[in-house]
Order: sequence, then C-alpha cells, then structure tokens
Amino acid sequence: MKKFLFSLIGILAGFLVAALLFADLTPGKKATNEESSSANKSNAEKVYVPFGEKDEYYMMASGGHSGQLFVYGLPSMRKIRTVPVFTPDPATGYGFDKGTKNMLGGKTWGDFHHPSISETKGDYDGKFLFANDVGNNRVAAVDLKTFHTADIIDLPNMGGPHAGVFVTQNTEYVALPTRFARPLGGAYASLDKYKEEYKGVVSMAKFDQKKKKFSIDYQIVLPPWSYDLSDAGKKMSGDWIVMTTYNTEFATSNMEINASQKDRDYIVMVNWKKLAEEAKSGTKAKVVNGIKMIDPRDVKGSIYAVPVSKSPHGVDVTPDGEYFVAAGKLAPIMTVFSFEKAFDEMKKETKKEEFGIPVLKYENVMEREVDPPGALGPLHTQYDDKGNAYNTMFISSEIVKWNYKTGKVIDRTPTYYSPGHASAAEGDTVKPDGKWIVALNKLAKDNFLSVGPSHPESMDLIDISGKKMKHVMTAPVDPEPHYAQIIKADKIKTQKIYEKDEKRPFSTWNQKDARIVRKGNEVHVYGIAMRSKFIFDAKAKRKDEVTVNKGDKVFFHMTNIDLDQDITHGFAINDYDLNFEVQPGQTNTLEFVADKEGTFPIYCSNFCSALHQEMSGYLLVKP
Ligand code: CUK
Ligand code: CUA
Repeated sequence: MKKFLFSLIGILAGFLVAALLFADLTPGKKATNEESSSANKSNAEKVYVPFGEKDEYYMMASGGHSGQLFVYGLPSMRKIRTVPVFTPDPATGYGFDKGTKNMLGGKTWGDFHHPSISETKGDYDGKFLFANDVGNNRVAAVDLKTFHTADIIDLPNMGGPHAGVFVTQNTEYVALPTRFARPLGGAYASLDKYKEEYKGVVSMAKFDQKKKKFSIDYQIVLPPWSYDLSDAGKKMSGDWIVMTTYNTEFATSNMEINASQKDRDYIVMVNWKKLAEEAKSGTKAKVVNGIKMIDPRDVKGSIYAVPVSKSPHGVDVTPDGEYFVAAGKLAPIMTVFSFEKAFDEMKKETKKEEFGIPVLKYENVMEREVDPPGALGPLHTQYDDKGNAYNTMFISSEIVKWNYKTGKVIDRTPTYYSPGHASAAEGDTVKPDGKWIVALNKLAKDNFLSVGPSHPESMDLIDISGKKMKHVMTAPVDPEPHYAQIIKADKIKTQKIYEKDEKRPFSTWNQKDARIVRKGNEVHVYGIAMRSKFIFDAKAKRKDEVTVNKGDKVFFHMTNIDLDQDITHGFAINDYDLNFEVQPGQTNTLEFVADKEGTFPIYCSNFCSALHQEMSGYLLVKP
C-alpha cells in the first residue's frame, strides 16, 4: 500500500511539474518572437524552394488514426500528398475499386504509427514503405514507385502491433511486436488468467518485392509485458531486435498506476536470425491459426531481458549499431546500453530468470545514464552523423541534443508543443545526414489561425547542421504523425505513368474494343476513359450508355488510355455512392450490385481537360 501511495504521489508530482512547464512555455517564450528580423529572414531563405526547384527530401509521416500516409517536402514543409493506406479515400477512389476494396476487407479505419522505408545494408533504399495498423492488426506496404498501397495483410494472434514496424538491415524481415497482450487468436480468457493465457506476440513478416506480397514467416510468443517500441540492430548487432516493455507488473486495469509500480521494466532482446532458422528447419514451432509460433525460451540463446528504468517508451539503435538508447517516459533519463557488453554478459552462466527468460545484469550492460536537469518525459531518440543523439521531451516540450559516446548534453531547444517522436534526415540509417530534425508535436495550441476547440498537431523544423540547433519554422499537420522518416529525394524513383500493357487482365486499349459482355446476371463493361469521354460500348448507338437490369452485378473495368502524366480520370455514379479513379495507363475495376432502379448519370470526378464537364454518360437500371 505504501509503495502504491508512493507511485501515486510520484505521478501526481510529475503532472504538477508538467503543468508548470507548460505554463512556462506558452507564447511569450516563442523564440521567433524574440529573434531579430534578420534571423527570421535567414530562416525564410532556408525553407524557401523557388518555383521550378524541388525539395531535397521527402518526409513520410504516419497519419495516426486517419490510417493514411502524409508525404511532405523538406525543407519547405509543403504537404505533397495524402496516400491512403488503411482507410478508404474518395479523393483517389481508394477502397472503392475492386482491388483496393478487397485489400481493405471492409475495414473503415486504421491507426498507423510508424512508417519504415525498406533498407539495403542499413540504408533507406527508397523502394517500399511499410506501415503498421495498431487499430485493426494489419501491416501494409506502399510502393514508392507509384505511391500506391501494394499489399495489406492481417496479423493474427496479435493485439495491436504498436511496437513496429521496423525492418532488419536488408529488409529480410518486417517486424511487428504487439502492444496489448491477448490470448492467442483473440479467444476468450478471463483477465484473472492474464499471466498464463495472455501473450505478447511479434509478427515476423516477409515482403516479396517482386510479387509485392506479404507473408508471415513466423511469430514470436512473449510474456504479456506490453511491448511499446522496438528497433532492429545494425552491423555488429544486426541479428538482434530490441523492444521496450511497460507492464512487467502484469497489470490488467488502471494501467496508469498499476503498470507503473516497479522501478524497473525490461528491454527484451531477441535474436531474430536464430528464431528464423528454428522456424525454417527446427521442431520447436507450433502452428496456431495457420502461423508458426515459436516460444524463444525453447531456443537457447535467442532471448534475454535487460532491466531499464520504469516504463520506457522508445528504444533506438545508434547508427553504428553498437548501442541502443532507451528513453523512459516516467524516469526522466536516457539510458545507453552497449550491445558488446550485452553479448559478453550473455556468455556468463549464472543468470537470474524472469518468466523463464535470462535477465542480464543492468550494471554490466548499461553504458551510461544521461539526465539533463529539468528535461522531462523523454520519448524517442534520433541521431546525426557526428555521434549525437536527439531526444524528444514530451513534458518539458523540447529537444535535447547530447553525445551518446560521452553523455555530454550539448544543446536544448523548445518545441511548440509536446513532441512525441522527432525525425532526423536519414535518421534510422547507418549514416544519418545531420542536417534537419523535425519535431512531431502533439499540441499546437495557439500557433495557427483558430479552428475551434481542437487544433491541428504541429511540426517544428529544426536545423541541426551546426553545434547549436536552430528552430526554423512550425507547420500544422492533420492528426496524427506519430513518426516520420526523412529520405533523400533522389533515392525515390517514381514512375510517370502506368505503362501500356496489352496483356493486363480486363484492360482495353483501343476505342473500337470497348464492349459490354453479359454472363447471366453479371454485366462486364470493358470501358475506356480518355480526354474527354467514356466509351463503354464502341458499337452502340450511344457509346457512353450502360443499361442493366435491377439486381445485376455490374463490373466497370476502366482503362485510362491517356498515357500522359497527371491526367487522371475519376468515375462517379450519381446517387449510387460510388467513385473511383484511373490514373494514366491504369486499369481499375468497380464492382457493385445495381440494387436501385432508375437513371443515374456517370461523370468524371477528377478535372482532366477543358471538356472535363462533358466527360459523362448514363447508367440506366431497368426495373
Ligand atoms: S508512439 Cu506516438 S509518440 Cu505510437 Cu511511436 Cu511515441
Ligand atoms: Cu476525365 Cu475529368
């Protein structure tokens, strides 16, 4: 009881300090107000990208509970595109056409936290971007040639893959550790059985870049400790993944207090390579709901736990792969751990165990603790090219720059306000750029024109090329970028159009081939969209009319034959709640049941030419 009171007092004190700090950081303290106009002018020049020139970086930001990916240009901070991933999007017809509708499987939202760009030798290769859905247990891949979502799969046996997504250094695996513990398959089990029946799970997915398809290679079964964030090792630590936990208390309710009892939680270290071998040719895996599951306690030397200050949030491996830094949201310190020391410690025989997992000695693995005075609520760590780390401080609303080899604090700069993650240019790679960091803030307060009681989130662009950080600008962003990755623009090679492909199923390339084919109560329209008309049936009196019977299943297989970049056609059916698009050279299918009789105009919903308004036709549904 005494212990419980202690924690309670601790937490309350934390809030009090937080409140004081918030009060301290409201507008009067804004750096921009105090800086001279010449400083502001140079800030403006830093972000100004003249017409005709392009940004130097892409910033790929997760869209949180919008389920989408937000694409920005840096340093201008101009938003370039919303790429729909987990949520239907009428603006692009995503989730309306047959392919993407099937991919979403009827789900209407996702909660996307951590984008992860595919890597080769620990460097972003700009080919694909992976996304986790904490809301509906999914993982997605976005093809960075087209910025279209290429594949989505469900992750069975999990309760919110929050601690992913990250890739191993050659994208061998797309790893997704769970946040919530659940009985396997989501089966019913009383919360009184939490310790025995509930599991933490890591999905180890493989992505076939040629076929653009995911598969789950194996899953790792873990104690129900609630895994928060994670990262993959690099170089010397490349076979390992590290994960923070925040509920080694096995709390099942009132988590805020009950999961914050102990002074220490664990970082869990798992050797993914050993487990992959076991999954491939061993005998320890059990198939659960169609997936190979391995309890790493059955595979010697594949799992260890390292104590860490209570309830850490992020854990991030340094670019050289030699250390990992945990940031404790309740303990206001960053802890640097050494992989080398951990490997030495693993070799020693006498080890304490918890839940059957060997526990390494904290003092023997910890390299240093860094505790900048007054800096509160450290969440995530990023790196530059000079051995420096940058930590977001949620409560004291700042970024702290420090050297991870010496522990020396070098600089601090306020953010506006309350950063979750920050993202450094090329920050997760083996060679970060060290030019920019963007703080992804949870609160904007009064930074922008008011839009009522709830405001946008905000992003601070900070120049980290010098010894001192320089806050350059703040931009609004829709909810909610948890994390972002910033990649050099020249690493991404987009395609201009979808190439004409005569063999593609359902496509029609010649106007004279547009046709309507009936099979029982199915009506297949092999149609063409072009400036500025639809052709559904080349031989009919009215080429842009489709007549069906009520109850028919209708398929519009539309090909956009305008092989000209950016000439996208929309396809909307008035009064039928349907809209999708075909990009240049693309073929897309819309499938629906004509369950409403009557006369329904069809029109192009994406402005495409001077005669866009004329690009229309009719769907007639006979009673
Ligand atoms: S979490 Cu949001 S601030 Cu989902 Cu990466 Cu840390
Ligand atoms: Cu086609 Cu507007």
